Amino acid sequence: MNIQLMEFPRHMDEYGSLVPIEASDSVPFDIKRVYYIYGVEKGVRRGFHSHADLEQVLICVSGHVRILVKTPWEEQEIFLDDPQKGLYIGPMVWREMFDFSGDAVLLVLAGDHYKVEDYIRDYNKYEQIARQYFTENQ
Ligand code: T46
Repeated sequence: MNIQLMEFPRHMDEYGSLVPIEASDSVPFDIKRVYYIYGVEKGVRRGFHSHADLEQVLICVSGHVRILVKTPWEEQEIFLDDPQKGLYIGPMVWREMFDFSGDAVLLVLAGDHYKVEDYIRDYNKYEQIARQYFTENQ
């Protein structure tokens, strides 16, 4: 489905925990951009798009959030509540983020700069392109 749950190593001692993330090593791409989403009100749902090429890893570094990932054939709901866990999302996967806890901070590592033309926000258009993409990339 072009998604993968990953677990990062943690350095924990009496002073707390530290999770290092190395580009190309901890995640399967060079990180070109980092952004984070926080302060999301109860009941708000974000996302509702796919990316044509972009690869990303989503890490909930505080609180919890649910991610719906979907292709024309299957869908999964993933609960992120652990700063050691990351959700890799490759190209052509529809995503929606919801059920953010009040203290949620969703950190995203992205393999490319912000490119508005990489977004596919119309679900019907997405389904059409995704069917072709997954048939060609099986
Ligand atoms: C994704 C999910 C997980 C920028 O100016 N630069 C950026 O790098 C990003 C990511 C967004 N923006 C602007 C564009 C919009 O005016 O920030 C505003 C909110 O972005 P958007 O509505 O796309 O946010 P989400 O939460 O729906 O989606 C974001 C990412 O855009 C998307 O790539 O996969 O988080």
